Formats: sequence, C-alpha cells, structure tokens
Amino acid sequence: SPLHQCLHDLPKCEHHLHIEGSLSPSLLFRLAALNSVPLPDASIDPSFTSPQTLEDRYTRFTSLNDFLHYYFIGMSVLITSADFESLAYEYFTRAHADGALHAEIFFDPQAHTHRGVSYTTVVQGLSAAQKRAEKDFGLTSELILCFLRHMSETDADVHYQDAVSLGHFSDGTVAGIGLDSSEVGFPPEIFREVYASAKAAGIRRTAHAGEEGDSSYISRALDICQVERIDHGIRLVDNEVLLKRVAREKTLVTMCPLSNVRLRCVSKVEELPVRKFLDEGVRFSINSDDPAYFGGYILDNYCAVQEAFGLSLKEWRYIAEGAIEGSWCEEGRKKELL
Ligand code: ES4
Ligand code: ZN
Repeated sequence: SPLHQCLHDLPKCEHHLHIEGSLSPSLLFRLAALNSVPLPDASIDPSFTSPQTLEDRYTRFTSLNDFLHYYFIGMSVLITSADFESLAYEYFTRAHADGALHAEIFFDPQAHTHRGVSYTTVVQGLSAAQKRAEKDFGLTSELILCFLRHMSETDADVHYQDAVSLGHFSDGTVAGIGLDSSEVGFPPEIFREVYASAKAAGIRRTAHAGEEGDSSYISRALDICQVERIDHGIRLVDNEVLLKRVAREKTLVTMCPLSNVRLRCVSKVEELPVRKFLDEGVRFSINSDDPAYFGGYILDNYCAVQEAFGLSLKEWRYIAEGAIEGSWCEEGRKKELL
C-alpha cells in the first residue's frame, strides 16, 4: 500500500534490538545441529519438536519471564564468532530491507560467558557483521553492552571492566551500556555503581524500565543510574509529573509495540501511549526488541502503530526526526540521516 511505502521510505533508526532476539527458530535448529548443542527434549517441552512448534509457542508468551526462558535456551546454540557474525549480518540485511539507516543493538555478554563463550568471541563476530553491513548497505550501527539484572552487580562490573580493559568504550567498539532481563524485583539502583563509573568515563547509558515494572523503575533509572534513555517506558503514563520531565529533558523512550502485545504488557497496540507521547512532546522511537520472538521487524512495528493510530505524514516525520536526534551516532551522521 502507499502508506506502507511511506513508512518504508522514512529515515528510520532502530534503538532497541537484542541481537540474540533476532535468532529465528529455523536458524536455532540449524545451529543446534551444527554445534551439537542439545535442545530441551520434546517429550518434556513439545515446543522443541520443530521450528514450527517453537514459532507457535512464541505466540503464547504469558509474561517477560516466560519469554526469557525461551530466549536464553535459544541463544545457547550460538558458539563461534561466525555464528554471531551471521546472526547480526542477517539482522542488518533485514533492517536495511525495511528501510532502516542506522541501528543501535544490544547484546548480553553474561548470557554467553556463563556458558563458556568468551566476550571476545561475541564482539569479534558482531563487529565483523557491522563492518560488512556498512560496506554493503551503508547501514551504520553501534553496540550497547547490556547487563542482566537478574545477575549480581559484581558480575555486571566484571564484564564492564573487561570491555574497559580491551579499550572497547574508547575505540568505539561499544557505544554504551544497558540493563535488561527480568525487571520486577531487580530495580535499577542495584547497578548504581557501574552506571556511576560509566558516567564518569563519558560512556552512554540506557536501561529497560517501565516495561513490566511500575513508573518508579523509570524515575530510579533516571535519578540513581542517570540514564540518558529509557527502554520501553510505557508505564510513564501512570506518572504525569515524570512524563512531563521526560518530555522537557528530551529523554528518548524506545518503544516496542509488538513486544508489548506479545508479552501482555498491553492487550493491543491501541493501548500504547503513542498519542499521549505526541501530544506531550515525549521523544520516542519505534523498535522491534526481539523480532524473531515477537512477530515482526522494525517496519512491521511502524505499520502496527499506523494501523492503531492513523498518524499523519507530519507526525511520522516528527517521530523519525526525534529518533535521529536521540541516536548515539556522531553529529555528522545525524545530518546525513535527516
Ligand atoms: C528483553 Cl523484551 C525484553 N525485556 C527485558 N529484557 C530483555 N532481553 C531481551 N528482550
Ligand atoms: Zn528489550
């Protein structure tokens, strides 16, 4: 349709994409066989009978934790640098086909080091894919190192220090830090020290907040961890004062519509605060989160928002410009994207 073409042609940036969440069931089964990684026995969890039964299971997540169970099993098939490179290159290929020009992607080093895959193996593969995507499609990208909030602050710091010693924050290999995994019960202030170190070192900071957790997770991420972005942030609607502050401070909120529906944070896209954010001047971007698990890549998420809210082209330009402005690429690249 003409509208679909308009959304395709908008200069899009993706800011909320877990690279491990772009692993499709078919690639998951292929890599499990190739790398001899055992999957759960189908007699215990019939979802693991075939790629199709797994895909079907992904339509029935009941919560963030229910999804995370499958997410961590899925990524266990990723072993070599080549696995990470092909995963990321396939994601960039799809993002480019969707009309994305720039992508800032999360990765979860702890989920790999704790099963014997080194930090360097992961980053080498991802970096190689980034370089190929820029050369082949002109797609620019950044890496954001995420800490798993269900693990200790000490463990987060070990991984942070690893990246620091390798010079990854100063040589541009990694642009910033993030915080993901189970939200409720794992508030942002647990990680206050590693966030303080990052701020002192001039490293960019974001955190998942207000996805399943209430709006206090958002204010604590801002006040205690001093994050520059909020990932998800849909619970902002429950705190008018906080919402107005986020608008005033131009904090980017990275929304993931299809994710929020699949994880039952809302029952339909229409319930998301898109209209509210536009009216109140909250800067936000629209993203795919874990596209292989949630039923759509970035353009699918743009289209879902359009179907739910029927925005004008002017409003879409405003969203796209806010997303470019909130990106962590260099200023010169932002000018090219506009
Ligand atoms: C995630 Cl949707 C979501 N929320 C929190 N942590 C995550 N890790 C991967 N996807
Ligand atoms: Zn996420």
